Amino acid sequence: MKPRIFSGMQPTGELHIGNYLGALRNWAKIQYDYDPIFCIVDQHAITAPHDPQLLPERCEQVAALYLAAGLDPDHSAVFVQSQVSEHVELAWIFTCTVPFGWLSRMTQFKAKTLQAGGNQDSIGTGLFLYPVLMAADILLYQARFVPVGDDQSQHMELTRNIAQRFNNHYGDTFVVPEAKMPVVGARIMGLDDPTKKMSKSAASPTHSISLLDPPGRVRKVLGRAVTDSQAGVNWEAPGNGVANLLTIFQAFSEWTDERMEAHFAGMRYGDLKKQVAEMVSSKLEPIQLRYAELMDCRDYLRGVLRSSAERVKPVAEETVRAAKQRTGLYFL
Ligand code: AQP
Repeated sequence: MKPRIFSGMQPTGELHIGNYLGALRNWAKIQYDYDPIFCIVDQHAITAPHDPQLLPERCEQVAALYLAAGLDPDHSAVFVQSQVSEHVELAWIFTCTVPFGWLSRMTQFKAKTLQAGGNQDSIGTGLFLYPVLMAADILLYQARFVPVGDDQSQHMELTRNIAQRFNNHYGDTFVVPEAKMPVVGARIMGLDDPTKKMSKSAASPTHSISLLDPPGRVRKVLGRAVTDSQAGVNWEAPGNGVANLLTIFQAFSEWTDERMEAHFAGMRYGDLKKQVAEMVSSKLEPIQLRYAELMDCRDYLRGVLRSSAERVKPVAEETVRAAKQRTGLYFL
């Protein structure tokens, strides 16, 4: 049997090129080497303010993007988290297992708290517990590998710690998973501020490029991308902004370092930005065409989500049954 992989994304907005290069493209590339399960984690999306009218539509948009980016629904399970209730059931068991201090040290919680104004009275407890639910998502399916971007390193370490802690307390129950990250593109930075990772929820219109952006907008946003005051590309020591543009180009093109250097060393920033824009748009075009087709076939899309949820449910049930028995919860 092939080892299982699990990963997911939040339907919190339009997926951007960071989500694609850090995770989604990798999923499509490696899916046939594994037993793959991919989730749209809507229960994570409600940890932040959201529009309840819009959330189901966003789930279907993300599902369409997963398939448009190359996930094969005949091989990969693609489903919505809230359709499989065992995610939250296991998350509660883990909530009672994980020390408070572990969660207090999560940097993403601190960053998102600051983003929300730093006032703890305006932040849902779900945001604090989010990494526990993420651990449950992964461990529920006994996944061996988790293909994610670099920003998830700390959450992955916590997931491993939770699995080991549970196994030590109650006996071997969970596979301890490993993160799987791409060599290039594991952390794409914001185009308006290359010291911060590109994020769906950032407010600035020049921060990110969505997978659905038309070429004109891609050109405009990249044209305004923050660089530095050097005359052209300093290949040996590029500033953060230029390094990010080079990474985006290299990740999309899959050129070698040697070819990148020969082509870009010394290039003026205006030309660099134009070439990155052309490369990005040429790779997004087929995804956008397929996305539009899929969004016109809602019954098909919903069929994929429904049948995938049915496919993964027995695995989730078996894991939760084992976890409940081990923790001493009552069952007949
Ligand atoms: N900037 C990035 N570079 C590379 N990979 C990234 N990922 C996210 N940002 C980058 C990867 O995308 C997957 C989906 O993550 P998510 O939807 O669960 O949420 P996130 O990591 O919190 O992503 P965002 O875009 O920043 O969303 P918001 O603003 O809603 O929090 C993960 O595999 C992640 O590593």
